[in-house]
Amino acid sequence: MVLQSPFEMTVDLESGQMSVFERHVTRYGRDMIGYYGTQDPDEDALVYEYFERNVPNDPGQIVQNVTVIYPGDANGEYFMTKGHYHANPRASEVYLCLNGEGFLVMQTKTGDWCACALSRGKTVYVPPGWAHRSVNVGDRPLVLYALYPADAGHDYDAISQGGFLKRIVRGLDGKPALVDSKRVKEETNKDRRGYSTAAK
Ligand code: PAN
Ligand code: ZN
Repeated sequence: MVLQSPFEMTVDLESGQMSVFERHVTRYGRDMIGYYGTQDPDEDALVYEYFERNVPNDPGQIVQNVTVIYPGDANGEYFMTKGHYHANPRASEVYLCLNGEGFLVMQTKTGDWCACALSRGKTVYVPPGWAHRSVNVGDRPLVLYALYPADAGHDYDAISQGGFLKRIVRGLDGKPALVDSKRVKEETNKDRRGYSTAAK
């Protein structure tokens, strides 16, 4: 076990910019093949990025993370993160929304699900065992600060294979609608005039 020295940094409360980070991951449309219900995003669209402060990968250490999800959609399904379960079934997470409008969609392996609305100042607690994906339904970047245990681990396979039970699409009235993944094709093909594709 490493004795970590205390450290500090600043997080810009508008943009989420961290003054120090060791890890920066970008996800373009080309990195999201198969995650959307009906159509992959434009391959060159920047869908989201995240920044992290590294700490030793030991129980008790906490990772600080800022995720920025850009506005846009793929055939009406809003830009979102891949989503994952924590590989460590005891690992939870706390999200704080700094900016934008969206949802944190969560589910368990036994079929429970939950979608919490995100707006500035809102926090969401993701308990152990809940997969989580953040979705931007607004026209500005959705900026999220999160804290999770350094030994959480990320299981993307269960999501890339089984998908999420619920998806958030732009409804015919232009507002976000939560739809069953099994019905997403019907829902998005109802009337394509209702959809636009931003951030291309
Ligand atoms: C977050 C996510 C981040 C990106 O920090 O890692 O928002 O989402 P994906 O990992 O699903 O691509 C988190 O939940 N960490 O555990
Ligand atoms: Zn997580």
